[in-house]
Amino acid sequence: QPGDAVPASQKSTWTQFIKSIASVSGDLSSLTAPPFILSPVSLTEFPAYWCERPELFAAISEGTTPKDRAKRVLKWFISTLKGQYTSRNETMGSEKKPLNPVLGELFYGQWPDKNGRGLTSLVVEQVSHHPPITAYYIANPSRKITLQGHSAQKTSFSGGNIIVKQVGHATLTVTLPDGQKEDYLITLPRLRIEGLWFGSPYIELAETSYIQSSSGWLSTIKYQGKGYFSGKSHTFKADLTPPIGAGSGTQASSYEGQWNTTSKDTKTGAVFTDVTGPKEEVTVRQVEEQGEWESRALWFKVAKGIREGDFDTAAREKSRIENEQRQRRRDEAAASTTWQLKHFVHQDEDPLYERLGRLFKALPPTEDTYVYQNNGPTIGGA
Ligand code: CLR
Repeated sequence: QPGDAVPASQKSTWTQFIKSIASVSGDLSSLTAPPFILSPVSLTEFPAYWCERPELFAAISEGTTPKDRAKRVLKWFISTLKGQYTSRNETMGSEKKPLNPVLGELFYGQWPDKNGRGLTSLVVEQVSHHPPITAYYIANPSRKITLQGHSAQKTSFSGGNIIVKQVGHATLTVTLPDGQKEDYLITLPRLRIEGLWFGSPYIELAETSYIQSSSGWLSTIKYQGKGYFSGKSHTFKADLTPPIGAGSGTQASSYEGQWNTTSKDTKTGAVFTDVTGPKEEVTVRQVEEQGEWESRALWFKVAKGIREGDFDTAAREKSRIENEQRQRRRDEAAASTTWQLKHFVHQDEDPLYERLGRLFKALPPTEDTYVYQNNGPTIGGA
């Protein structure tokens, strides 16, 4: 039944909300949603999903050939999808509307060194408020692996679902024992948010995303959901193909299965990914020790209100933060200054995106980037 999962008192606001989505396509972040669908977590926390299986991230450096490493990057990437796209359903019952970060909002975290995998650290900064853009940097220095990226969304409405085009990309770099760098360009899948009518939204992935290695190896990942008559939800098929013009002895491989459970090597049947076991959430400093721009400190009262069902307090505190932001922007305009980013510098072009994107005809052919300034909290302090 329509609105089945919506509390009785919020049914009409939910209908209103769905209608407003349909008319205000582009950016959903500023739409007012009914309380039951609000999440107490800000979007600046989401880049942590990239590393909730830190051992798979670290294992990239153990690859012995370009193909082996490309396979390990693909394995790590597929293994992040369950966290990225289904974890709110698991922890909160459905997909929810995250807190819309303020300009300059920060999120720091780390995954401790365990079993020799090395310490992995995360630095996130909200680099734009309108439109919302989140930049992130993840590094495992002992394994010489870094991931840098930015994330934005363009939304539209189709067939009762929200369609989310992910704008932005990530680049992964691993420095090999001989000092050479191997780079990977990672593009992101399209999202379809289904189940809106019933008030229990969830994400399905669609279309194709790519991981292009500077060695020439390319992963082409195709996503499918449950079809009307057949098929399973959260399905993917990935082809790992050799560099253009590579000689014999360079065999392609393919992998298929479900990104939220397990997948196999298509030819051999060997297990490729298995995310049925536990993942490791990011370690974050206590709220009391965080600076005022750090996400959990900044949103503390709002998040508490949402968690405890005190939506009046949540709304009041949210307005306070937003008004303060508006005042800041007015003061800057009056003083002819602009907000200075802390950890990232914006560049109109990303040479790596252009160079690697050309190999698989990436669209758009060029994108901007946010370059990390290597000035995050010192390791151990985060
Ligand atoms: C952000 C980048 C992460 C992956 C990811 C997962 C869930 C996405 C989120 C991104 C962007 C914001 C998002 C969210 C799901 C719902 C939410 C699209 C892409 C929108 C703004 C809220 C819609 C409101 C309905 C749930 C009612 O790596």
